[in-house]
Amino acid sequence: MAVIATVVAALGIAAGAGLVASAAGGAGLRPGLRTIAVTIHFSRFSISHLDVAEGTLATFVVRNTDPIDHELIIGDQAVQDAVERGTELHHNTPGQISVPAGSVVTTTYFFAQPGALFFACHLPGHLLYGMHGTITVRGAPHSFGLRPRWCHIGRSHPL
Ligand SMILES: [Cu+2]
Repeated sequence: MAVIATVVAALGIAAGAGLVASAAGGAGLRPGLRTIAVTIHFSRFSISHLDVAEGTLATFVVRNTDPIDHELIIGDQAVQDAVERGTELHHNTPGQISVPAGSVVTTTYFFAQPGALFFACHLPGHLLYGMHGTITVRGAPHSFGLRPRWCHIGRSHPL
């Protein structure tokens, strides 16, 4: 929590100033706090692509309406490959969460640098079924002195 407060102070942004994400293009994207709602229904993410600005501290609120478990794994290709090959069935680290059937789980992820990332569910067969998407992290016009690699607040509750 102290880390979050430090980032908020460094960015000079009020804690309540989060925005609900749009899957639309990247025009007007700014660094700062952002809330991104993702629904999983019939083993599909409600978004297939996300544009964020470098320096965005994003809180993902992931709602799983299905009667089966899912997960949200954010990261580059190496992260996705490692999780796909791995055998770990439960995730609760920054940008890597399990989302049990009929629950809402949140995670906060800091997009520290421009680039291409992915999000996916790696439970058996889910990736091939189509549970994946892309994230474009766009360069911000100016940089910040403080760039934590990530921040994480995870919690889970029933729908
Ligand atoms: Cu899944």
